[in-house]
Amino acid sequence: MADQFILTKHEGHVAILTLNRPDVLNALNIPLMDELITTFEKLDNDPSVHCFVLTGNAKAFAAGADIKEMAEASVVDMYERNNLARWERIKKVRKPIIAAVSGFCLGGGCELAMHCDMIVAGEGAQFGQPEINIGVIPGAGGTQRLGKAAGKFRAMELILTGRFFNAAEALEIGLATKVVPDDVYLEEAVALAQKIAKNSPMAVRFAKEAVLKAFESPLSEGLDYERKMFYMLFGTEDQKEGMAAFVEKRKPEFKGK
Ligand code: DAK
Repeated sequence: MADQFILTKHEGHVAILTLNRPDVLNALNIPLMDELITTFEKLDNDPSVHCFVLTGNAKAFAAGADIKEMAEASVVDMYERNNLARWERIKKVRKPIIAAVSGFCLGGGCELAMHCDMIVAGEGAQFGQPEINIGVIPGAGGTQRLGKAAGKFRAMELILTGRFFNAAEALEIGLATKVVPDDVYLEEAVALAQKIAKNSPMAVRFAKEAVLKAFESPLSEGLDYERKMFYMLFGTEDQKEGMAAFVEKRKPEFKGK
């Protein structure tokens, strides 16, 4: 059923997607993930959307993958479900995604936030990769992405103990982009998205792609990639408009062309 687990709202060029399984702290079951992917992919191809905000509710961004859905699964069941393919599709969203986090952001929920490009957290947010406490390990990139953000030694401690950590620590280790009072976490994330949405959509998408490249390739390859994308932007009307506006001392009007 459409719009059951993901609520969508548009504010100008920003699409706000809300995870909607409040009774189970937004535990990420397969139907929710499928709806999330379909919504992302549809709006990623909609030129009126420039930036996403992904959020939950005050109590939970998401408390992880749905434990009840996988508790009795066999290796074959897990293999057949091919869940990683779902996460790969989120990774491929080209427009920036800002996670607006309040409350619990655990396990697969924390991994979902780490699939986003920025994390705005309310000061009461609780992060963690507690999978070790239920006999598994992170399965959607947590062992890799938390290490990239926090470094080996802190990631090791967090993943091997499964302890929760607060928003201040998330900021300190470079996981949160920004920590704000709890009552404005969504507002602040949307304000950040609006700021990004004003820029040339092509340049924003190229910038996201180039920054992500740094985490997947050696420096020389990343620099080469950046250079090519930089040159390519000179084929857009937005580059001409942006630079003309600077010279003429006015605000640019980007068209995404
Ligand atoms: N799954 C299913 N239900 C959950 C849940 C979860 N992760 N988290 C909470 N709930 C449900 C609870 O069962 C409860 O439901 P009822 O009993 O009322 O029916 C309801 O949400 C409210 O939860 P609590 O009563 O527990 O609320 P509290 O405030 O007392 O505690 C809590 C909040 C967040 C501390 C606690 O709920 C908790 O510890 N939750 C589990 C946290 C956790 O261990 N998360 C990691 C799950 S494992 C993969 C990709 C990713 C993953 C796996 C595979 N592939 C690509 C293959 C990810 C794995 C995980 O995330």
